[in-house]
Amino acid sequence: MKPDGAAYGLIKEGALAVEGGRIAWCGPATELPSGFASLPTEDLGGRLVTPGLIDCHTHVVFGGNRAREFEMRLEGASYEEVARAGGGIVSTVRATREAGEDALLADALKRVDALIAEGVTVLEIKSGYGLDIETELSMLRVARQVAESRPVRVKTSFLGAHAVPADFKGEPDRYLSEVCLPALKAAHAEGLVDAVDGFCEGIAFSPEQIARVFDVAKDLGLPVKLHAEQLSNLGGAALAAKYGALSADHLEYLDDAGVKAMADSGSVAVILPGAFYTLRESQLPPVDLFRKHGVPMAVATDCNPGSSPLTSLLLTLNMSCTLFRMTPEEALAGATRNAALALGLDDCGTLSAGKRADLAVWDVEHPAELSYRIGFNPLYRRIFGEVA
Ligand code: DI6
Ligand code: FE
Repeated sequence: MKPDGAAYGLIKEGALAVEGGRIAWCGPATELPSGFASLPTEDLGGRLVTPGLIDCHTHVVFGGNRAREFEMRLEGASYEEVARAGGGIVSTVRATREAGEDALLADALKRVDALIAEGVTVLEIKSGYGLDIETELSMLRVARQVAESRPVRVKTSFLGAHAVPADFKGEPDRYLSEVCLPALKAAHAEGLVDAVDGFCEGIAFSPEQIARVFDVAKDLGLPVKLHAEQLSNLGGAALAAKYGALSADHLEYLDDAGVKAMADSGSVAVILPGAFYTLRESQLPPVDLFRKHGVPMAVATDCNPGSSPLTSLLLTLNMSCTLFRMTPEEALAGATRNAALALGLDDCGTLSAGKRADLAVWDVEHPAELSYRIGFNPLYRRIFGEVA
């Protein structure tokens, strides 16, 4: 066994100085520079302090829920039968279009509050359940309002290329030309977009179609990321890597060449065990290949009403370990340091001088406990670094 906690960069009897919402110093308490002695002090009782958790892939803004579809599937209905009965992603699109921004925000905040209660200080929120210009913009406005309503930072991703809506059935390219790309430009003009995402899959968009979206993102100076290789291998991650993607996400069906392409571009592999679990997938993401080629792994909830109705990042850590054999140390790095990378953020995710003082204080003795328990929340306190 490794020395207790050493691999986590754990400092026993540590001290942390915070000034102006940022970490000014972090190290062993005995080495705290005397210059910080005049700051008011607080004893956290020997508890574990980690960076605030970062959920780098969510769809927390949506209307309605899909509990009835869950029942139907357990009664033996196939995915197609559910879709024909008006279920599936189309039903969420309908509910999201009907909801209005106030109701979307109120619903999203319930999910965000659950994440915050587990120490989340930064989360990513995607559009993609509007699939018309107006509702895609509404979803992103609501995502911005989340950050105004709660002490949490939000990064938005435009996901207009999530699914082909019913009124464009069989015409994905016309949907891209008439709705998705104009919506992206309009959302960008309103300052609503931090990154551009897509769903590259047989049931969604081809690599060629995703490239059309990424070309516009590039023209607008926006970083890209992609839902890739979730259900099949279409070369989505390699395409994303070609565009210098921040991340490729899901990746169960990724092959060696795709992992190498990600390593070359420095893209983060975002691992989403909630969808794997919900869909009862059996193809495991290539965790060993990510390790071998040095691709950083992040973990996230993928909170969405269909394939991952999950609002616990701690449970996600546990699932990453138990389902994918990630180590608790990799899981924690996946929800802190590597999640920051996946969002293109360099001011959070580690406890080091200059980073925002986004902190989670845990009532645990060892960091592995964060991944080990199922359905238990040991958060003692969450500190949000408000930087002026
Ligand atoms: N991958 C998924 O698993 C979800 N979206 C995506 O891009 C499914 C979304 C849904 O079923 O509502
Ligand atoms: Fe997703």
